[in-house]
Amino acid sequence: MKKFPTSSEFAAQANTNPEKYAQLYQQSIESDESNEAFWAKRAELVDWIKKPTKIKDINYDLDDFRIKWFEDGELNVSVNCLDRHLVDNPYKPAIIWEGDHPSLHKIISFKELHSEVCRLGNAMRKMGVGKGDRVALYLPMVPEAVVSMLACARIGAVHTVVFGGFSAESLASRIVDSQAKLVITADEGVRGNRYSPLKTNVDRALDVDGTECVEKVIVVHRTGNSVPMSGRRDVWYHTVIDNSNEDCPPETMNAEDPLFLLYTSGSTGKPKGVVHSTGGYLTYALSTFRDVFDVKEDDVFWCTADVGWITGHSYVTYGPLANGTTTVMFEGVPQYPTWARIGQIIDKHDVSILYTAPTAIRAMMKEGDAFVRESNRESLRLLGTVGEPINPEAWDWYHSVVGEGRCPIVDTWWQTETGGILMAPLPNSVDMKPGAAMNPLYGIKPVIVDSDGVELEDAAAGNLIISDGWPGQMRTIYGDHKRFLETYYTTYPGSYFTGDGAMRDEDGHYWITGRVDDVLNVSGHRIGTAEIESALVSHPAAAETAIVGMPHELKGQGICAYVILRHGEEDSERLRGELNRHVRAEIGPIANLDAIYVVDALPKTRSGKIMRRILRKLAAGEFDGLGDTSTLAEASVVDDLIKTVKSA
Ligand code: 6R9
Repeated sequence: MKKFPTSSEFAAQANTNPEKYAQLYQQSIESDESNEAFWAKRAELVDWIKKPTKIKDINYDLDDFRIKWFEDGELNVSVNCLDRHLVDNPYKPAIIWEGDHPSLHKIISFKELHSEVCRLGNAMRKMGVGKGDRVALYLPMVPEAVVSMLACARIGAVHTVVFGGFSAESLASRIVDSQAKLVITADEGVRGNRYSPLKTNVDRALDVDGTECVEKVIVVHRTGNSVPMSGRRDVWYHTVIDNSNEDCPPETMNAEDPLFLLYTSGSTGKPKGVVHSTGGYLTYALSTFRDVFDVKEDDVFWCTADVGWITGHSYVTYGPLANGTTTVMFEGVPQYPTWARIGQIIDKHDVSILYTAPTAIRAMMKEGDAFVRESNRESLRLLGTVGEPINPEAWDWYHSVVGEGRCPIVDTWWQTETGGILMAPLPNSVDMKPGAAMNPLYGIKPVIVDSDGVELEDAAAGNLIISDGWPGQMRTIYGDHKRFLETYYTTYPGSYFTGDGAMRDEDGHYWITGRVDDVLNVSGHRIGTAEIESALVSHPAAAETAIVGMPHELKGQGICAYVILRHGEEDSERLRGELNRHVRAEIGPIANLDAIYVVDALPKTRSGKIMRRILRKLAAGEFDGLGDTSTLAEASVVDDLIKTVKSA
């Protein structure tokens, strides 16, 4: 197996080394006391209004379940991201915003960001939004997205960011579930010179029953194309900012008050609202950002994730800004105007750390090195990946071409639920192995278990659980604590179940092998098969369907649909196109069906359960070794399926 040592250039300036990592990690997990002492020390990185005296109170027994971190501490997250940097660094760039078109960029200092956050905070207060109220953000990658998140944090409102690529239906269901009082959106979004009708989607979403909770809609003027504004409900962002003053006293929040909700797919149809806390989440985002990205005062940090995902929350907004680090926000896509764009942005803004997803790396790699070589990328010193396992070829290319061999790569494994990174090869702490998340971060105790929950020692593969807590862990599913306990703390009593499989190699390093539940990972985006199935069967032509993942060269995983049509419907290319458009409209373009097979029957057990294992194999083009099919209700179904898939 190939191993990559850290370049001497990087090692010479690194914040850690193998001995330091090993020592601090050991200390951080050795005993309950040393673990608590470690987190107490980390909490000192936060500016508290009232310093916590209690650090950790965790009990995973279901009859007396508790997760509390820093429970008597008080703080305000926006003060940590803004006010405290105004003393020494008011004019340092907080956000470097690069627009969709290369002629557009904006640099916003901490002082300017503070002023705008305060104005928006005051405006929201005037609208009657306050502590604990939910605010839905449906925005493109514009600075106003970060302003809105921080303004919510300032007044104690709980934001729920809905990815701008989601449909009006998806937005509506999140508004209904969170009962948001306010929506902040834009007239339109722009990506790759294509416009998306955000405001129109909001209007459609607010026609849905259950969204009457929304009293106001604030609209950012992004493209200027005319959009309908409804008299009392809708107001322009710039008008409310202009009419507000910038003296906005921060709300005092308890460490355990919620900071935000973020919806993510699970193995059932309905996305769940993951709840993150104020004190624990901030401590974790802040400290993992420092550790994993080897952060220095002058870094320009660019995470390409959209703020609609957890990566955008922790590593576009909260992690960098709490550390006083300049964060780059990019509105566009890697291929516009050409595939040279990523490198050009790195040169233009002297980006020193690039954090992106394997799917973007694979897409750039496919277009050839020449595009990357249009830039010199001299400012880069560290690279990161997130969202899905990275294949060794893409890792190699990222390392040798993008990073010119001198930049280490941090392959960071974590989840919406974990709030921040749980595993990564900390820079200069270990020789990197392409494709491996390598080592747990400080305070994190990964355990590999078999399906009966028996812990597997040494080199082994199985399900990944985490046996202790960490401050960034989710606290509940919004409005459904029972589902929270069932999903994460029931399968392996006493531990957090990640839903991922993992392998530990001979050297004790971890490799994430992918989801072990019915959740797909398409281009690094999580999406539940049940969610796609319910969108698909809502089309009048579809009677029954099963969705499985299939290997996809660029996306990592693609979506494969097996559909049984209603009586009287006939298979045609047109109908399949229509089914795909229907699902994309219901969920959003990320739910593109990469393959659709119209079939007469699905392979089911006698008790009526679909045998997805078989469907996955067929979707991957594997027709032999389908395993034990003796429990199938009707064995001939499989032969028919093979015929259909082969002839497609
Ligand atoms: C941060 C984020 C979480 C799921 C997770 C796992 C996969 C994320 C990974 C990775 C292998 C990595 N995943 N990072 N798999 N290596 N470095 O992506 O959150 O959208 O909730 O997805 O993504 O399967 O369980 P989220």
